[in-house]
Amino acid sequence: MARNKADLRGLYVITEPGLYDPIEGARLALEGGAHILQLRDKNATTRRLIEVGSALRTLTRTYNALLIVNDRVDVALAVQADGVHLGQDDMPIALARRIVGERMLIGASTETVPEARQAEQEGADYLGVGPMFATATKPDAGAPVGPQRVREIKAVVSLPVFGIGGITLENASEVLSAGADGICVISAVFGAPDPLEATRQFLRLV
Ligand code: TZP
Ligand code: MG
Repeated sequence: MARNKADLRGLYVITEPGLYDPIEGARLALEGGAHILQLRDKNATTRRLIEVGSALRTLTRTYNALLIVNDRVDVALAVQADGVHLGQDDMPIALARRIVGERMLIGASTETVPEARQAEQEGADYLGVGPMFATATKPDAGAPVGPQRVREIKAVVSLPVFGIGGITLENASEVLSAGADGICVISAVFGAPDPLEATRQFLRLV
């Protein structure tokens, strides 16, 4: 736990069990140089999340990467993750902060400038902003907000910002040019024929 906030940049890869086995996929992404790994599995039991999270904890330590758990403050604490990532319908950030303390990182999903400001006020450590582009990975995601939203948010908050949603090797530079500190990807890595090689190619961009 308690990694430096300066680590909040670069390539942030999120597991998707429908596309690739989370543990083997994580190993490939970390071998390829991913800086941050998020455990995300909307369908797993709590027991399974803890099993996978514990394996990812070992892997991320080996590769010196951050481990973030999506949605679940309890699982993040149980597997000694570096952080937890919360959306607009998850536990409020200020409440999560009271539970996890100052040492754990809290990330927040935001689409708009007001959401970004609020997440910062509540104590988030970084923001995921998107969807940048159309994505099939999260069917309930809103309409794309585009890289311009990163620029607008960076102008008013002082947190690291990661663009997310529909990011590919072809469009990642638009997100980075808009001021993103990093990019989050799922299908561009875990839907690629060779996730290790795809990760290596993203690493050249970030
Ligand atoms: N949150 C906003 S878009 C998204 C999430 C989890 C899905 C990103 O997946 P992909 O495959 O990189 O578009
Ligand atoms: Mg969530």
